[in-house]
Formats: sequence, structure tokens, C-alpha cells
Amino acid sequence: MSSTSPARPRVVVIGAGIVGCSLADELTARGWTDVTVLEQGPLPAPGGSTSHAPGLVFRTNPSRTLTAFAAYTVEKFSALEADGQSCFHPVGGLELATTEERLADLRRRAGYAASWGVDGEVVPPSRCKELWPLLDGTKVLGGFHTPGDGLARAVLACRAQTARAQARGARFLERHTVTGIERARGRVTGVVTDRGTFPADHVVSAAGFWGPVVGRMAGVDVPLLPLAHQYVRTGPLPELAGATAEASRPILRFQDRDLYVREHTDRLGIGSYAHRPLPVDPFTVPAYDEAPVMPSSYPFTPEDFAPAWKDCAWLLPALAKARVREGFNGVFSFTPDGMPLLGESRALRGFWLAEAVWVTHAAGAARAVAEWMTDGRPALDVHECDLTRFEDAQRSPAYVRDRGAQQFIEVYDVIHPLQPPERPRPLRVSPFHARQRELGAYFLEGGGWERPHWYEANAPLAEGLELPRRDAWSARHWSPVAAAEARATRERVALYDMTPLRRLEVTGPGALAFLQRMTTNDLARKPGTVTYTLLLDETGGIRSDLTVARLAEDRFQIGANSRADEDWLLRHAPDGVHVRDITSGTCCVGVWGPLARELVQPLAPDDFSHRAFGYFRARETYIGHVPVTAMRLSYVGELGWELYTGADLGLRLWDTLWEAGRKLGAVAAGRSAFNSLRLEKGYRAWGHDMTDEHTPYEAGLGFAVRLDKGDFVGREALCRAGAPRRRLTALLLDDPADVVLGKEPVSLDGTTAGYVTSAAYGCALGRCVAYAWLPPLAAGTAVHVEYFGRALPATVADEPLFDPEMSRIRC
Ligand code: FAD
Ligand code: THG
Repeated sequence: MSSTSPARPRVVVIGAGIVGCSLADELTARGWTDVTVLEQGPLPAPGGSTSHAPGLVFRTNPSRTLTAFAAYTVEKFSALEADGQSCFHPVGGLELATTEERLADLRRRAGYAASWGVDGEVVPPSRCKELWPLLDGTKVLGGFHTPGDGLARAVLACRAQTARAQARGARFLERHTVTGIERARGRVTGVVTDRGTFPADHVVSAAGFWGPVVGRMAGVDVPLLPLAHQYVRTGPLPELAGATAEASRPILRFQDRDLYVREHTDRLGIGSYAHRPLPVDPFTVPAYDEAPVMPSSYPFTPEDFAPAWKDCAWLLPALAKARVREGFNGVFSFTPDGMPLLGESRALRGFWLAEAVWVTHAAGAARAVAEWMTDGRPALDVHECDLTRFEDAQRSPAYVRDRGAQQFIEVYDVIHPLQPPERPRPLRVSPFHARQRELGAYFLEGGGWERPHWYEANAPLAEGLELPRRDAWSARHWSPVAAAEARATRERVALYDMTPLRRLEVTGPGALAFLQRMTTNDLARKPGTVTYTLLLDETGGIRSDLTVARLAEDRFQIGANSRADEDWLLRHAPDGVHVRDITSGTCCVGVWGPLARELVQPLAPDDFSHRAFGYFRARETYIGHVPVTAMRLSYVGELGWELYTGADLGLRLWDTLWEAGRKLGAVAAGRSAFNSLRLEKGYRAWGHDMTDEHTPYEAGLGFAVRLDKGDFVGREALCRAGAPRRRLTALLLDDPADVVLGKEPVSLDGTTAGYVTSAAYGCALGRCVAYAWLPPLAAGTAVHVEYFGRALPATVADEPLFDPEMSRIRC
């Protein structure tokens, strides 16, 4: 919470959909009772997406955060009622497979469910038919049954939460249209409506797909695209005659055809994502009184639904005699990555977003925002939802449109964790891009950057390499060439494009004091040193891990992770300390391997010997004609340097290194080798292996904390922390032929005890390395990692797995 907020701040929430109502409930439950919810439509069904949502809640999601949000929605709404009716109807969920690929995907989803604590099981066609007698059992190959999923009664849940919040003092004002946001000195001060102005210390936009409209009033980007999605109800089905319950069968997903189905007593409701994207301009949505039905409901376009109907009748033969009785094109939000937009704007303090949230995730997302506002941070890691996460190049209207539409198209597709977006590509390229293409780079994408995962030019090196055969899934976006590149790095030397590594420059007379206060390690060392350090929050949770190079008394270069790092530093920076992201204008090559010194030394005017240029040292020097900042460190665990220069000189730098490397057998190597090497060495990747839910001690990063250096953010919490109850644990898969990819459940004595964070085949180890969150376990403990329903044996290992003496780096 910002220090300028009073003890009982005045909060205005814009929008009384499921998100706004849930938020009012969560805030008032935490004692922030001065809450006013402003809603342009009539209550309790004001005409937004919530007003007509069929309310299917499937909790299982590749994102642990979204699954936790959904689990809380189920838990909360199950305990809520209005008019004697529960706000959640636990009919269960059933996802169907009609193809082998989908069936395999359901097994993988069952793995996510187990990892995140959702009860579910993959069942045979006979059980699917038993659960859903209307199915043509011959069409399905199996299903994923989750008994705890079901139907949220969204409008009822709005009413129940409104009543609770009102009882604690909140006001809900219908037919108040917000037209402006008032501000002074970078903070919100009030909200203007057509019926007067409401002073506020905090304003939350929970305006659903109107988010961009409210965002514009506040001068805050809200990167979401409203899209229409078709939903129909059939007439009564004779097969369901006599039904009295609203629904009694599990909610169904038929993802192979982009459809879902629920019962409405003796009828079925069918939702379709099978049609073309139907974008809606949020600035031209009619007001409630002008809308034919309601603002979020557009006229049904039957031609878009025709193929979906045929597909549904194929699966549910009873539909052959039925027809669509009513349908509409309902509007809701899609973001470029399909995740919600949560958090406070830095440019306009006190202005929060709680947008692009499904009913499924509404209670959980609202709780997270309420915790964030009242406690300063959500209990759960929400970095995937953080509104700061998009790069500048990912905020253009064109990008939001392209990616939003693609999210709609792919909503039910089987998506590989490495699958890059189709469009817009290429967006960001490093200065070495032309050379990478010449070398046959296999590009994937991250943060808008084209990132080589391996280079086909290295294919000859993979010949004769003995590698275990991979299953089709783990073979996707992978090549044996990556293993050859990893080996070349360990045996000779390789060039890695590190340009996408985020770089921040921190300057000014107070820069050292500021960074000392913000991070855990001691940075008060002489210019020319690099320090590995952590950004913590007040509770001791890891917000990021950084390298900080002191290049001059008052000038630091930081190697960072997400955009949130810059945001966090900027929020805390005192006057006179400047924080600037320099990533775009600069580039970086990592030169790593036992021959790295032989490669670099002849090109440099300075002494690159171990004595003259030690480990974790930095200096400004030259590589041939190119001025560089050289830092001696290596995320892959080999001797070598990160060489930074301006983007304009990047190609020259690459070519110079490449030419010099020829006689040493240097290769260009990609992300795939990089990831494998860093896991062998035990280097954590923030956002995957650890987040702000974890302390440095749990994550095995206690060595980067200097409690005796003076106060820093998070220190007090660390001093109070007891012995870790869980640890980031290194596992080695027992069978050299087994590989896993990440997020798989790990079981101990037959019970799920944790989950894999990241994993890769380690060439030097000849096994797959997997890091996992587990209770503290002794090295040698036997566990199992579940992969597509198979229990793969694995063993807890001592860290680091590779080169524990550091003999390869400190030489
Ligand atoms: P909304 O419900 O749209 O609420 C936003 C409110 O803000 C509106 O009431 C609006 O009037 C108000 N507002 C906007 N601008 C202003 C202003 N300037 N001043 C005052 N008030 C303003 N999700 C699921 O989880 N499961 C499903 O099965 C499901 N099915 C769906 C089916 C259809 C056909 C559609 C369209 C959506 C479906 N969704 C489903 C998505 C879900 O409905 C939405 O994601 C969710 O309801 C969004 O809730 P919200 O509170 O953010 O937005
Ligand atoms: N390079 C640079 N900055 C970075 C990364 C990088 N910042 C973000 C991320 N990657 C940080 N991650 C690590 C992880 C481990 C190490 C460096 C960056 C590392 N650790 C050594 C170890 O643990 O043995 C040394 C630690 C120490 O001596 O304190 O090298 O890739 N520029």
C-alpha cells in the first residue's frame, strides 16, 4: 500500500460484474469498508459479460495461478447463497477426447491437475457415456473427469457478495456511468460520473471488456480485445424430459471442435469458439438502454454457428432432432497472452486494473487484488497476470488485436509449452539475426524476441551422438542438434545471443544506497565488480534475481528478468536515482566454454587472464573495433564472458567473434542447449523455479543474502523465517531414456508431494535433470515424476549436479 493512503482509504470500484462484486466483498472483509461500486447498468444484472455467462468452471489450467484462482472461486461460491440457492453447483467437469492427440493432452492436463491439487482422473469411453448418457460413446476415446468442477451461478454470486459487502458498509450505485478519472501529482483523487464526482484514494477498473475505455480516461494502457463468442440454447429435448434440476451431468468440453456444453434443465446450452474472431470496438458498445438485449449481447449470426451445430450433433445424436431455440454473440475480453490484467499503474498511483478475468477465476483474482491493495502484495504469485508484463512492442493496438484474436482461435488448442505465436513475427530481432538465419536457426519467441533454439548448421555435430529417443511431445521444438551444441560448449566454445536478457542502468549519486536497500547481497564493492543478488518484497519473497555490475562509482548495470523488475525499482527510486531499461538499444553475446579465453584474448587490448580479469568482474574494453562492456560470468557454468555493446555495433561484434572462433571449433548455440546447461549447473530461472511465494532459503539462494550488510527490503521477514518446509530440489530421472518438460507432479510414496518447475536433458549427466518444489528430502530419496500418466522413477540429488568444485569457471 502506498504511504500516502489513509488508514481507511476510499475505494471506488468501476463495474459490478462478477469481478467488481467479488472485489467489494474481499475488500470489505479486510476492513476496507469505504467502498463505492459504480455501475452504468441496472443491478444486479447490469448487462456486462457476467449478466449472461453460463458459468462453467473448469479449474485445470497450465497456469498454477489460474488454477488456484479457480479453486478459490469454487470454494467461495460453494459457501455462498442467495434466495436459499447455492452460488455453485458441483456437477463436475468432463473434457472429452475424440483424437489420440487430445487424449494424450488430457493425460497431460491430469498432470497439471495433480500438480496444482485438483482432483481428477482420465476415464475410458464407457465411463464418459455413464457420466453423460447423451454422448455417442463410439465417438470418444476417453475423458478427463474432475468431480469438483461445475457451474458458478454468476449473477447470484454477484447478489450474495453485494449483500455481504453492503452489510459491511459498501455502496453499490447503479446507473452511474463513469466518464472521467481525476488525479493530482500522479495519484488518483476521484471518479467523475454522469451523476456527480466521487472522491477516491484508490480506483479499481473492473469494467470487463470496457477496460480500454476506462483506461483511456486514466491514461493507462489496457491491452485487451473484446471478442464475441457464440452461445445457444436448444429447445426441450425429449431425452431430458422430466428433468427438474438446473443441471445434473458434468459440464462438457469438446475441445477438438472448440465447443462446450451444459444442461439448462431439459435443454442444452452450447458455447462455440469454432467461428471466426468477431472483434468488438469497446468505444462503440451501446449503452444499456440503447442495446437490443444488453450491451454485451450482439445479434446471433447463425451462419457462424452452423458447423458447430453439426459437430455437436455428431457427438450428441439427440441433437439431430432438435434445433437452436435462441442464441447470441456474447462479448468478453481476450488479452495478448490469455491471462488477466491485474495490478496498480505506476504512472497513476492508486489506479488499479482487475480486467480480463473469467467467471472461473473471478473470486481468486479479486482476492489477489484485495490483498495487493490492503497488504501490499497478493499471497499467491501473480506475475503472469501483472499489468506491467507486456513489452512496449506488445502494447500497440495492432499487437493487441492480432494476439487477442489468436488467443480466441487457440483457446482450446493443444498448445506445446514452447509453441511460439504465429503472428506477429518477427517482431524483435537482435543485431545478429541475419547471421542466425544463415546458420539455419530454429527460432522460437519470448517477450516478442526471435530466439534461436538451435542452429541447423550444427547438424553434422549431432551425427553419431548417442541420445535417448524422445516421445513426440518432448521431441517437439527440440532437436538432437541442441545436445551437440551443449556438448560443444562444454568441450570447446560457443556463442550465445543474450540480447533478450533484460538490462537496466541505474545511475546517480544515490544509486548504491538505493540498490543496497532494494537487494539482498552486498553491493558496496569497488567499480569493476559484479554481484549476484536478489530483489525481495517485504515478506521475504523473491521478486527477481539479478546480476549487478558496478561499472563506476554511481553507475550500475543490472541483468534482470521481467519488466516488473524495472517497475519495482522505479516505484522505489528516490529523486536523483535514474533507472532506465537499455535492452533495446544494446545487445549481448555470451562466449562460453573452456576455449573462451583463447577466443577473446587475441581480440582484446586488455589482459583476460584469470589473475587480471577475475570471476564476477566487469570492465569496459574492446573486441577488435567494438567497444564492449565485458562481464565474466556464465549462466551455463563455463569459463567465459558476456560481451555487451550498442545495437549498431552488434553485427560487427558477432562477426569478429565468429571469425576468431573458426579455428577453435566455435559454434553458435541456442536456448535449448542454454537451458540444459544451466539446469546441470543448478542455476535457477526466476518465474519458473522460484517466485515471490518463495524465500531465498527455500529456493537454495541463501548464499546471495547478507543479513549483516544493513537493512534491506525483506530482511526483517527473513530474520523471522523458520526452517524451510519445502525446498527447490534437484532430481535426476533414473532412466536415461526419460525426459520431462516442467509442471509435472512429483509423488513420494504414492502421494503427490510437489511439482516440477523446469527440466531438461543434461548431456554431461546423461540424464534428465528436473527441479521440483518438495518437502525437504535427503539426497538419494526415491520419488516419481508423472508424465502423460506414467510414473517415471527419479532420485533426489545433491547440488550442484555439475562441476561442484567450480573448476571450470574459476580458472
Ligand atoms: P463484466 O461482467 O462485463 O462487468 C463489467 C461491468 O462494468 C459491466 O457491468 C459494465 O456495465 C460496467 N462498466 C463498464 N464501463 C463502465 C463505466 N464507464 N461506468 C460504470 N460502469 C461501467 N467465463 C467463465 O468462466 N465460464 C463460462 O462458462 C463463460 N462463458 C461465457 C459465455 C459467453 C457467451 C460470454 C460472453 C462470456 C463467458 N465467460 C465465461 C466469460 C465471463 O463472462 C467474463 O469473463 C466475466 O463475466 C467478466 O466479468 P467482469 O466483472 O470482468 O466484467
Ligand atoms: N546474466 C546476467 N544477468 C542475469 C542473468 C544472466 N540476470 C538474470 C538471471 N540471468 C540471473 N540468474 C543467474 C543465476 C546464476 C548466476 C548468474 C545469474 C551465477 N551464479 C553463480 C553460482 O550460483 O555459483 C555465482 C554466484 C555468486 O558468485 O554469487 O553465475 O545470465 N548478466
